[in-house]
Amino acid sequence: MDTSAPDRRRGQILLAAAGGVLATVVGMAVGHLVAALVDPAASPVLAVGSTVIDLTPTPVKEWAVAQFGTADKPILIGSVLVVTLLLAAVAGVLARRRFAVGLVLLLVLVGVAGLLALLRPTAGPLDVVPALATALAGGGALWWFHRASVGAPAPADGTTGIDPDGDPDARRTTGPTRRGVLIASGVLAGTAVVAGSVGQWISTVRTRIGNIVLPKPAEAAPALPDGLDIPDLSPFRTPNDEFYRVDINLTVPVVDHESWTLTVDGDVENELTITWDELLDMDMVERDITMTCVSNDVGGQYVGAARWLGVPLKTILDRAGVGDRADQILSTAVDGFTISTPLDVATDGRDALVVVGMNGEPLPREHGFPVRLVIPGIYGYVGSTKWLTKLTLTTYDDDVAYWTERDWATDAPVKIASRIDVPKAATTVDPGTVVIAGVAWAQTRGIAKVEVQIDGGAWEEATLGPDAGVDYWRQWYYEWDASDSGNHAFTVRATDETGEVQTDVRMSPFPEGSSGYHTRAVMVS
Ligand SMILES: Nc1nc2c(c(=O)[nH]1)N[C@H]1C(S)=C(S)[C@@H](COP(=O)(O)O)O[C@H]1N2
Ligand SMILES: [Mo]
Repeated sequence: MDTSAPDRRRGQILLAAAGGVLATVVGMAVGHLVAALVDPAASPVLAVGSTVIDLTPTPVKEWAVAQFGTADKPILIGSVLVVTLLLAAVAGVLARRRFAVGLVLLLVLVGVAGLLALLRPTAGPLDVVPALATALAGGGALWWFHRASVGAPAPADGTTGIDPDGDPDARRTTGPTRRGVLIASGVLAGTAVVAGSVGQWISTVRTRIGNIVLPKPAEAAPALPDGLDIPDLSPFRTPNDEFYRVDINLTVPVVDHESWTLTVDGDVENELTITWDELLDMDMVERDITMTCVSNDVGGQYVGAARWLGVPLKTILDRAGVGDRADQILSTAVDGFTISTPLDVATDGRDALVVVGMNGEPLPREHGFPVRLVIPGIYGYVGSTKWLTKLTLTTYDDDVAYWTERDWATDAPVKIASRIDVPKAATTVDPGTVVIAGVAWAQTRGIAKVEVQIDGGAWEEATLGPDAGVDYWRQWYYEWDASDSGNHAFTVRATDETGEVQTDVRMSPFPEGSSGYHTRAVMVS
């Protein structure tokens, strides 16, 4: 085969770049496997991603959520991977001429990831192990690939080089063979796939929640009425695996309930530490509560309704005896996240709960296993601490929490909101009766009325679905006589039981929750 020298050079550079990428992937896969054995959250790739999330300025985060919705995290991991692999390719190319230089770049890459894994709030000393494993495996793989593709240094007898035109490869003699490169690549790729998937499998198995029997509630909620059954309308109760998830973590924190404790400290008469068994021995109540994220835009999906099982927050605070200085409950979670909640919401009679069960099951890990807070009427970031470990009674003057430090509102009651689910956006519907349907919520006040406006006409009252209390959303529907073909738009608004009408003033989620009416357009034809 006759290839020109420049062509061959280009080929070799590409090969070297591929070697760098392969070595890095092997390193990360081995690191992931070792992390699965030591501490799944210490996986170097994930540590880099979490740090990027933490350092991303709020406007960029908002933009990412707006652009990609719940896919913001996978997209973030993806971008981190792409940048890492580009640098890895550069390391491979550098290693081709000066192995040590490429190796140093590769180790810096891995070193940064390892360091970030160690700087996580939940990191322990053992978390250095996955980082070391990544470095060893990545460095070793780079070396092997290099040996296979460039060859070993020339022996002293100075036999002919393989590249006569001054390429560094000319100094090598035990020249590379296609077969050697293929074997090295194959073995390395195989190692990466096996280590990566076994690691993933081990993490999944290790983090499964075993058999936990939750206590029967001392105060059970009445049976939830059957909701409206309209295709594409949100179900009256959101199943756990469809419940929105919002938190600062790339990997779900894994907490062992047997060793979990809840500390109550700060301005209290008796500092408390409650274990899992002690918590389960306390009287539990069951409540239907709708939760909303402050980042939910008009018409957004960051809202869900579930049946929660837990101990009233007030019971626990009363045991500790709250002092008279405190005006804030600062809660701390395993992920280092903090939430500040007005003390009032624990005492004003609403169902602020320390929760262990969601829709009849232990909390899923994604939603805060083993214990979280759920407080109706305020957005998640000021009241629904997941993976809860500590409640500190303090003041707003003394302490600031994670999102308030990042300029989100200190006080954030949920705004009245309504959403159209059906028909789906930008669809074409047949002329005749068209069912418009959705959900509306105004936690702690309850929904009294939902109205629909077609093409800017009069507000028409929609029919409400069953009522499960003021803290729970209402489904609604309206039968629209769509006789005129063409484009039509409809808008929804809700009124709460105090008579307050949802505002049409359009506001973005930052800093205290979105407002404005949800509108949808369809084509009748
Ligand atoms: N520990 C912890 N708790 C947290 C968060 C978090 O990042 N870490 N995010 C909060 C936010 S912003 C919301 S909206 C709710 C979401 O709860 P969910 O994921 O169960 O829907 O959790 C809250 N609790
Ligand atoms: Mo949120």
